[in-house]
This record gives sequence, C-alpha cells and structure tokens, in this order.
Amino acid sequence: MGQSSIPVLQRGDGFREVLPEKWVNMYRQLVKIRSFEKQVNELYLTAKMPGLAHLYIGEEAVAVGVCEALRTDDYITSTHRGHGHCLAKGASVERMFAELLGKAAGYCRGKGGSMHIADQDRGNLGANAIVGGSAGIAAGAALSAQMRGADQVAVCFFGEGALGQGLLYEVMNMAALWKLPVIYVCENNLYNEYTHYSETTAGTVTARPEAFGIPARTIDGQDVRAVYFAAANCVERARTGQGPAFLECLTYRFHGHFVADINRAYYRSRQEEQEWETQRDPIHRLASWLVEQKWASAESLDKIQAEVQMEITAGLEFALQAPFPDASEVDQHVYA
Ligand SMILES: Cc1ncc(C[n+]2csc(CCOP(=O)(O)OP(=O)(O)O)c2C)c(N)n1
Repeated sequence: MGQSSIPVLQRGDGFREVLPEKWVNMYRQLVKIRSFEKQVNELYLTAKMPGLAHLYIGEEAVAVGVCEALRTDDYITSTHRGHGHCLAKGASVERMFAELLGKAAGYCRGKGGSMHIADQDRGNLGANAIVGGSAGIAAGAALSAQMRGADQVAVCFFGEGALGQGLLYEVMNMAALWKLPVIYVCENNLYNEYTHYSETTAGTVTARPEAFGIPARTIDGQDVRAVYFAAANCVERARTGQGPAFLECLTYRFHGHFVADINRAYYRSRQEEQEWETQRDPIHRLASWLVEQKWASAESLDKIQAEVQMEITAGLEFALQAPFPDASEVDQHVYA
C-alpha cells in the first residue's frame, strides 16, 4: 500500500466545541493522577508499600486526553506504568491503594500489585508487566467488539520501548487487514528504561504503522487538548468501522524509570529534566489556559487541588486500615 493511500487523521482544532466543564474535569483528573502518584512514591520511600512502582508523573495528559474521548464500555490495555491509565478510566483511588498495599479490597485482592491492576467494570483489561504484551489483548478486545457487532473501541497504551517487540507488528498487520477498532497510543517519553530511544529505534515511529496503511500522527503529549482532539478523531474513525489509528504522544516521565531510580545523571541531564518540568508540565499548561479563557480562576483550581488531596488522603487511609486477604486463599485467583 502506498503512502498516498493512507487516510489522514484530522487536526481537530475546534477547542470551543468542548464545554468548559469538560476541560475543568480534565484538570481534576490530571491533578488526581499526580497526587496519587506522589503518594505512591511516599509509600515506597517510607517502606510502607511492598514491591515497586513506575510513576506516571509528567505523562498525565496522555491518559486523561485519551480516556476522556472514550465511553465506559470501551476497552483499554495498559503497561507497567499504568496507574494513570487506570485512574483516567475511572478506577477508585481506594481500591488502587488497597491493591498496592496487598489488601483484599484491591482490584486483584491484593495479589497483583502495581503492574497487574485491571478494572473490567470500566473496560480496563489490565496493566501488563511484559513490554508490548498488551498489544495482543487490545487486538483481541477489538476483534470481539467487531464480531459482536458492538461499537466499542479498544485503546492500546504502550511506551516507545514496545516498538522493539514483534507482537506489536503482528497485531498491527491484522488490525489493518481486518479494520479492527483499535487505537495505538505510543507514549514516547524518550527513554526505554535508561537508554534514549534514538539508540534503539531506527527510522521514525510513525513510519511503522504507516507501513501497514494505519494513519498515524505525532502530537504534543503534554497538551491535554491536543491529545483529546486527536484521540476523539481516532475513536470516531474506529467506531464507524474505518479501522485502526496510531498516535505518537511526545511526553516525559518527571521521575525515574521506577521509584528507586533516584540518581539519573548517568543517562539524562538535570537540565533536561528541569526544562520539561518547568516548561512542559501538562497540569500547569491546562491551568494557565483555563485561567486565560476565564473558565476557571486560580482560586477555583486551588479548591480542586484541595478536594483531590482529600480524596487521596481518605483513599489511602481506607487502604491502610483494610485487612489483608485471608491466608486460606493464598492459592486462589492466581494462575501459573
Ligand atoms: C518483554 C520485556 N522485556 C523487558 C522488560 C524489562 N523492562 C521493563 S520496562 C522496560 C522499558 C520500557 O520502556 P518503554 O516501553 O518505553 O516504557 P516506559 O518505561 O518508558 O514507560 C523494560 C525493558 C519487560 N518488562 N518485558
């Protein structure tokens, strides 16, 4: 298939079509993910959480922009850096903290932890510790929707590190051939663990889906407005039987690869980190825009921050007090 026959994804610049309340709600979602993740970091640093976690701080606009374009019954598949996807798809803070702390009230009865949270009531088919592993699950979910004649779509979130996994190309081929309603969202945060992606990735990211005839766009993943409109465009195509699409979202994780990756100087500079934190913070960007549009005041945004913090504190308190699963169920709900 030649380059010229690839359908073009629209730009979708009609910001004013979206009600102000929706943008304000997106602000709340961004703040919720940020506050949740800060608390997770704190739990790790104070040795209250077993295991580890990969923080999503800095990348929040990707999950929020995409999930705001979805319905509750649409599917997502997630990654090892999945808390943001979960929350953006509507997961409860209480049950997420409970899962991280190994409590029975957690999404997997405390037996999955950070990298295995799934929330099937909201279409979240789960985080995945296998880089690229969720690509097959997203294709399966999209195929099932197509076979049932449902108009659900499936979003496959993955980091640019997954571009090195063969499965992704196998399923993109099938998705293109069968016009599956799947949207590939590549969160390009520049680093595969501690290696810059330019050292692992030949050519461009978008040339890869385009080789299968899948329309692709590179967008600013720090701008929730750009993400939302691009995602809404892909969702509409997929829902109306026009097949898969691919978004490369340029983003950055403000923290380390995982919570213990504190000294990062050997693979990226403090100056680079500071530039992203000060100039490309998705929360600050949306806040400034909302104030500029007079759709929110600095005070009303502060109030949202305070409300979210209360929700996080209450969710954590619930999880700290919650019981562990009974020892008698140690071999239940697990597969080997
Ligand atoms: C199949 C597989 N290979 C290697 C790993 C170890 N690993 C965990 S995260 C990671 C890097 C992933 O980078 P990327 O996909 O860009 O996601 P990011 O961590 O940047 O969000 C690697 C290699 C793994 N979990 N799965």
